[in-house]
Amino acid sequence: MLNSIKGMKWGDITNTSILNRFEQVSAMYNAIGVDAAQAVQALSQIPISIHCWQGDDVAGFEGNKLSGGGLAVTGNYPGRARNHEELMDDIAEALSYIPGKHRLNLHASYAITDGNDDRDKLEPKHFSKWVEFAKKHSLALDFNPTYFSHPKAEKGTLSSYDDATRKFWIDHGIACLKIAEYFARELDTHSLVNIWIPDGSKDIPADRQTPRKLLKDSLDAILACDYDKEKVFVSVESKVFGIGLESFTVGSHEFYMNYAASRGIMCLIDSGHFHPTENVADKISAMLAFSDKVALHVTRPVRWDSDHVVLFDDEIRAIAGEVIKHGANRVLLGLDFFDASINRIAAWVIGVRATQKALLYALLTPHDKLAELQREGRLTELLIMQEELKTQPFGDVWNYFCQVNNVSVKSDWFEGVKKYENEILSRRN
Ligand code: RNT
Ligand code: ZN
Repeated sequence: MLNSIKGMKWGDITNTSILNRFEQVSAMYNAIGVDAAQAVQALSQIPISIHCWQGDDVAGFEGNKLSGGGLAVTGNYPGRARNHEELMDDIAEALSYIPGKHRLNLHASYAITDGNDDRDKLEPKHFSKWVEFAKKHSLALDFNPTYFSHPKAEKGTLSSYDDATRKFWIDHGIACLKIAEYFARELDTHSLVNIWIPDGSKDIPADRQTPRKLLKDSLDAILACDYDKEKVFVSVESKVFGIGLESFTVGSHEFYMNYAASRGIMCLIDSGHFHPTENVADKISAMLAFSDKVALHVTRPVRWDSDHVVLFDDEIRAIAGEVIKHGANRVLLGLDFFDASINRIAAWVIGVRATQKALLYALLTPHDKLAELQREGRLTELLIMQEELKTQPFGDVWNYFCQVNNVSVKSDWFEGVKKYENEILSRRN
């Protein structure tokens, strides 16, 4: 057991020991008004939208190298998925180590075409294999138009000064709404379409207004198409800046916040898209004071929007706390990281499991009691409780959650990933 992680053995991790420990710690949680069994049950019901693009460094299937928009994937770990068969195999492999039922987040650049249909001509048929895959693995599908890594994206997309370019990208947006409608219909659940564009400039623009007006009109043109608003949710994702876009981002937070509010669509908050000292978790309740739903891209920015693999850290715990307090039906949780310096399948497993740990941690927090302390102004006690909760035996509940969901409790899953790497990934070049 665990030869692949050198010298690391986890001791007494048997079904019985996990169950015994869970029973003991449930009593401890019970004492502070938390039902651990209910938390485990609730966690199994929270879907995370798992991004397909971790598997191939955001390359997609069009043969374009990732370019534009300041997206950067660092690392050159062997075994990148090169086509839809490989990517599907890799996602299925990752899912086998991830507890619970989830969603898969696709980008339009993952269309399965014969190379003749450009992005403005995409249709549901180009995604029928993905729908088949989703059905096979009980996944729902979310979607993203791809406004980068394309020759027509070099000089702006929805805010381009060039009418033909703008039209191309508007048509792409409309095509994507239709595809999401097809996902929703086939899988009998909603589909979130998230719009992110890389438009902006490296140096100080002379006119910030015209590009924003053009973006506004383009978005209006996309939303004017006939699509099923009950099932297709649309979100817009802002960003403070990008590499090569340091001075001006057309789709800034203020722009999209006002746009979304005025058009009855959603904002998507990417945790890497704000100034590093901003508290992204704090934004959720602010958005939800005015809007029924908000969407998230959870990532781990290290000094900038670096899109490191999500870990169980303070930031994700704060975000998960808000998800639990507002409900996963109001905070749509998706991931957005890409790391090519480590095994890509392991990256997915680490990131999704870390997010689930954060959700469980939040589910095991007596939020109402803490809120009562706040309301009564007993702030010293609030601080004491918040600090005490950190050393509650959370890990035993997590182990139990993994066990009842039939996935590896600790790092044993890496045995399987290592085998897959040796047998499959190592053959790719
Ligand atoms: C880029 C945005 C965007 C992308 C994905 C691939 O900064 O975060 O969401 O990462 O669409
Ligand atoms: Zn994002």
